[in-house]
Amino acid sequence: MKRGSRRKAKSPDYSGVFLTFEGGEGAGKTTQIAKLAQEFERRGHSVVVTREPGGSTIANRIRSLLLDSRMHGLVPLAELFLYEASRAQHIHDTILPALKKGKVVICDRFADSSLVYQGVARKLPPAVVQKLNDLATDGLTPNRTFLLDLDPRIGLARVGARGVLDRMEKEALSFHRAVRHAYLALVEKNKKRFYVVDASQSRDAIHAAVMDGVQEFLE
Ligand code: T5A
Repeated sequence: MKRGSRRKAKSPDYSGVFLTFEGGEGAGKTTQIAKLAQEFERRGHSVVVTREPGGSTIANRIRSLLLDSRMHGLVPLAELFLYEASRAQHIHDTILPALKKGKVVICDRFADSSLVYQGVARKLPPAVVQKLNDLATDGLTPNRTFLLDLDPRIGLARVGARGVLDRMEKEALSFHRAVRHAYLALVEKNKKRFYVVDASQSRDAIHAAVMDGVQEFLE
C-alpha cells in the first residue's frame, strides 16, 4: 500500500449488514436508530444497536474519558488515539461478532466521525486520521451511512434543552459549522455509501426518508 493512501475495503467475511448514522450534535441519530431498529425487528431481522465512542465494556470506559468536560486539556492527537482505541475494541467486542452471526448492526457514529471531527474540525492532517482509521477498522466499512444533516444551531438547541453539555458539545459554533461542512464534503467523495437526510423535519418524516435509503440500498 502506498504511504498515506486509503486502504481498499476488504471483501467482508460476514453475512450481516452494517449501517451507520452520522451527523452533528442533536441531529436525531439516536432517535432514528431506535425507529429503524424497530422496523428491522418487525420484519424478522436480528438487530444490534450500538454507538461510538463506546459500544462495549472497555470502549465505554474510553467514552467516559472522551466526553468528560474536565478533560479540557486533551490535545487533538491524544483525542484521536482515544477515539481509535475505542473503535478497535468496539469492532472486536461487538460489531464483528454480530456481523458474523448475520445480524443487522446499526451504529451511531463510526470512522467518518473521526475524519470530520478530528481531521477537519480539530485540524489534524486528514491522512493521519485516515491511517489510524484504517488501522482501527482493518478495512471494515459500513454498507450504508445515513447523514442526518442539520444546521448546528438547531442541533445544539436540542441538546441544550436536555441539560448539561459534554466536552464536545461545549465547542464553539464555528467548530460545529466546520463539522457540518466536512460531512457534506465527505458525501461528495462517497456518494454511493452515503444517504443524506434533511434532519430539520419531523421525526416521522426523517424516518420515512431513512426507510427510502434502506430500500434503495436493498435494491
Ligand atoms: N466524536 C465521535 C468524535 O469527535 N470523533 C469520533 O470518532 C467519534 C466516534 C459523541 C461525541 O464524540 C464526537 C462526536 C460527538 O461530539 P455523543 O453523546 O454520542 O457524543 O453525541 P451525539 O452522537 O452527537 O449524540 P446526541 O445524543 O447528542 O445526538 P443525536 O443522537 O444525533 O440526537 P438524539 O436523537 O439524541 O436527539 C437529540 C434531542 O433532539 C430531539 C430528541 O428527542 C432529543 O431530545 N429530537 C428532535 N427534536 C425535534 N425534531 C426532531 N426531528 C428530533 N429528533 C430528535
